[in-house]
Amino acid sequence: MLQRSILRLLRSGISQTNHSRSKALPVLANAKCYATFESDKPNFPGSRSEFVSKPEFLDPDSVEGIPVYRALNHDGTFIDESQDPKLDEATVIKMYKDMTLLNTMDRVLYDSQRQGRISFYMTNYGEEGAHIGSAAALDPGDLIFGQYREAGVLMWRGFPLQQFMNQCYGNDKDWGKGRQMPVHYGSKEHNFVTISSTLATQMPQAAGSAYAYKMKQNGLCVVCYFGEGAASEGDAHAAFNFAGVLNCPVIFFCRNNGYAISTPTKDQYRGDGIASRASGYGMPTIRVDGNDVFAVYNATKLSREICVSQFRPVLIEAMTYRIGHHSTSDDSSAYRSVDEVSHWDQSDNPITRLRNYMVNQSWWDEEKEKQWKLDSRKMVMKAFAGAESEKRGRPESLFEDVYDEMPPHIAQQMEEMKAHVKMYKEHYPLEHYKPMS
Ligand SMILES: Cc1ncc(C[n+]2csc(CCOP(=O)(O)OP(=O)(O)O)c2C)c(N)n1
Ligand SMILES: [Mg+2]
Repeated sequence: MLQRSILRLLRSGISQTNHSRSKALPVLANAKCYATFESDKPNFPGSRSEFVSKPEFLDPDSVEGIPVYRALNHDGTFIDESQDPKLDEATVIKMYKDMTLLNTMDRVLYDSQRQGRISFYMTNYGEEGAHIGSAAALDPGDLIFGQYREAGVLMWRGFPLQQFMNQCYGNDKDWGKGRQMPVHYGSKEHNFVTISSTLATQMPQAAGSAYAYKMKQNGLCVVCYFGEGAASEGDAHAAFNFAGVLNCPVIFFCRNNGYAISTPTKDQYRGDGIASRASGYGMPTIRVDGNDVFAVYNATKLSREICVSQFRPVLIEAMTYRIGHHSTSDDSSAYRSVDEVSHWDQSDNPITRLRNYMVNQSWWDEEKEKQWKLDSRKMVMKAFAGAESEKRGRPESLFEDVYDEMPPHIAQQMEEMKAHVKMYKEHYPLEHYKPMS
């Protein structure tokens, strides 16, 4: 029966195809891409190249590397004044405060994990310029898909410090109800899709969402962050190709931080980074100094314009360096030297570069720095104490929200769990949880 319907479907598909082909052919013959049937020009569908009479290899090793766009010198002056985005004082100070607050939050949460207070954490050290520079250039309505190391983007959008802490503690006040690992943030209010750290799964989703935005013509774009390691996943290819072919307004923002856990870039790819792949997918691309917050800002702003006005995907490759360990499950001294890390930390730090710019503008000084260090630490410690004092959710909430209405088999499992926990309550730390009903 099923076979017969499949056959019927196939037949109708075939006859439809034949029908449309016979109708479409004369039109296609006149179309531009089929117009020149000169024997000395290649007419292969899907290519726009010329014939050559000698075998020529395109050797990527003999091509210059894609240049890195940089706007700000280390001393905080512009290399070319025309690249000054001329952001006002309040905006630049917010950029600086968010970048440094992120650092302080990272320190406190990293230490919390070391002390056994939370199960896991990932720091963002070294990548603050890439987060804040890109986030500041977007429309708050643009939809963001992150990988996991983009807390600065959420911070720029106003995700509360208390929520970062609640999520990492998985307490009752966490918007995700404690059902995700730490750092798997998400917020509908901030147009930030919940993190799923299975690498690259967010990438085809971002392309699909961008396609929906194109259909909707809402003037917004989608931004998809990913690491250079994640770019080796098959999903990255699917996302780039769909976005290219379907002209989806998505910015693929690669944070090339030199490592994918212990895998350095030299073992990750053979070509010229990630940007070099863009032309194969028909995407415009730019490689940018990810430690230069203004270069990232300018590059993202321009990319957004291309995306939204031309309905095209753009690939940004932000060159940066992961100063922290990959996560609290990693010890990076096993695969890289302390000297290498301190070189990047001290000589190419995005925060120092921005601070130099602010000091040059007379917007910042030692006194303000001292005060901000005190204030920001206080804010972080207050949120930390708040999250720690909060209980975890009711154990049975584990079973809720999967279905709109709880089906009987889930309800039965929930009752079994409740009966079990009640019977063996001395084995469970129930004092840390909201009471079960
Ligand atoms: C599909 C899949 N494979 C492997 C992993 C394990 N894993 C987690 S993070 C990571 C490295 C990713 O590196 P990169 O994309 O460069 O991001 P970074 O951590 O440097 O920010 C790996 C291999 C995973 N989460 N998902
Ligand atoms: Mg990486």
